[in-house]
Amino acid sequence: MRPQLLLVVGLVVGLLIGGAAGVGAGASRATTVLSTVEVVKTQPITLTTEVVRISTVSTEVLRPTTILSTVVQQTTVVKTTTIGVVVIGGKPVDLVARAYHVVDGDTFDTFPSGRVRLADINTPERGQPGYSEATNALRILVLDKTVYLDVDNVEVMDSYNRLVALVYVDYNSTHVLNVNLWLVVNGYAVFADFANEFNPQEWSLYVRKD
Ligand SMILES: [Ca+2]
Ligand SMILES: [Ca+2]
Repeated sequence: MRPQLLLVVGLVVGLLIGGAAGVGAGASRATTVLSTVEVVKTQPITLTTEVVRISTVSTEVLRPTTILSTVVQQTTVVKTTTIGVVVIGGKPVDLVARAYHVVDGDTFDTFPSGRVRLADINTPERGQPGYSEATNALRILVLDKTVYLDVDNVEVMDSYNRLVALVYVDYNSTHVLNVNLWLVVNGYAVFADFANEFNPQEWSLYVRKD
């Protein structure tokens, strides 16, 4: 065979081999991609989803138990406040509250009834003689204690939005103490008889509680 013909045959054979190799490489890449997709598909996605479902179900099972216990507690509180009617001097008292802050000798704050002004008495203002003594006396009588409030049926509140009230605290198992009168009798306050529900001349220091 002539050298020129040999060269042509060699080039053709070379191109054929190279083409076959290229096809082979392409086929190889396609196989790799396919196998990667298969790996993704065989990852335990289904298993992961099942775990999430299980935890969701267990949470839902717990919730109704919590709600039930809350309802039971609320029912108990309502019963306690309904039964607790306090009768002082033969009539149901207007409000029962708890004193948490004393402002001065004749004013203090309660929960849940708000600020209370003792009816028909006056104690010294800040800066006047006897102010500290009256404030301390009221603090000893009512602070952090249950107070029974006979609210003035006529005005209810004064111009400062304070409940005007005759105030009682527990004295013993059968009687309460009239705080307004006690402050006057012991020299911490003076009477100031306004036109309202109360007549201080009719007050008693100790009143029966039922
Ligand atoms: Ca009243
Ligand atoms: Ca009065």
